[in-house]
Amino acid sequence: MGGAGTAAAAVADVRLSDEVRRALAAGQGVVALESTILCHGFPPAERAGLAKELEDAVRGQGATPATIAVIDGQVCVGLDADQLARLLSASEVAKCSARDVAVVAAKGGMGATTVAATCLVAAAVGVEVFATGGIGGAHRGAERTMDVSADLGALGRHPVVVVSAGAKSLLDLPRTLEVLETANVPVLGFQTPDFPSFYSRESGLTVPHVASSAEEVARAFALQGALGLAGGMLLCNPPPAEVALPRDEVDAWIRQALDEADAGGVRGARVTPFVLARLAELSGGRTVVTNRALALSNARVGGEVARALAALRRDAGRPA
Ligand code: PSU
Ligand code: MN
Repeated sequence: MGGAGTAAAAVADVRLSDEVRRALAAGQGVVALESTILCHGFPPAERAGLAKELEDAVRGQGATPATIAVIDGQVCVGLDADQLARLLSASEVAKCSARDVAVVAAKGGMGATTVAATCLVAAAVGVEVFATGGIGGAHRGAERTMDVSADLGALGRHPVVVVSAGAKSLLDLPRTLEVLETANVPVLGFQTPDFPSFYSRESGLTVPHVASSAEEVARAFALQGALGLAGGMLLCNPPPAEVALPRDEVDAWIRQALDEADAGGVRGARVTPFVLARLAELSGGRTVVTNRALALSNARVGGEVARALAALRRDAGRPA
């Protein structure tokens, strides 16, 4: 945990739960979880159950979950049951990318954090691992629209291992990998060379590195930090085989959803939530089942990496 992190945590408007504060102070593994996936990525009936299951998945690996959100103007790291209920029942929750967090908080609002925003806050308080579903990326047609998610820049800037099932094929995946390369973000497949496409285990693309274990990821992450590489790392964990969906089937639904978004004038930050909701309908709920399973799998892998990293940091701190 760096000095900047300690200073940020002391700012009154960043509130760590007691559990997260204790875990960080004791050098135990902590895994950040984002809230956009909850508030804008899943149907309302699924949200509370998923939030709890994600936290349980992290705990099952001996790590502490830290769900991040803006609650009534406070940037919170680790939510208690009341805060979570407040977040999930609020009539309006802003989708906050990194640039939005402070503004929404200053206004006293409610905000769900994206990957970029969750990396920002996690790094500010010294949380080094973050598990999510999928990251944002370069959108199809980005050469025209310049719609490239701030998630990619955030990965290059904040020292956080982000565990995801890659990015959805509604994005331009080759371009997304190019932007990550330019941002100095190592991309590792967790026990696979395939770059997953969220609902599917493959995308037709491969990643530059295969990580064989959580310990290996922890070693690489600690070393890149020691070498002065400022940013994070993208660890790609494909969806569990039992729930993965065939790529061509998903692509047809995605094309239809994107056409509808375009025809309906849905742009910018609203595109992903719109498409997710349409995919759920077009697939008869199958994408939601897959999304849930992959998010839980990522939370488990995040827990493993956090535990491995905590062990590594403890060993490094011990006199020889
Ligand atoms: N991809 C998903 N589900 C999600 C998101 C992305 O499969 O819920 C969310 C994440 O929070 C991600 C954000 O950080 O969308 C990216 O949004 P944008 O493309 O507007 O930057
Ligand atoms: Mn965008």
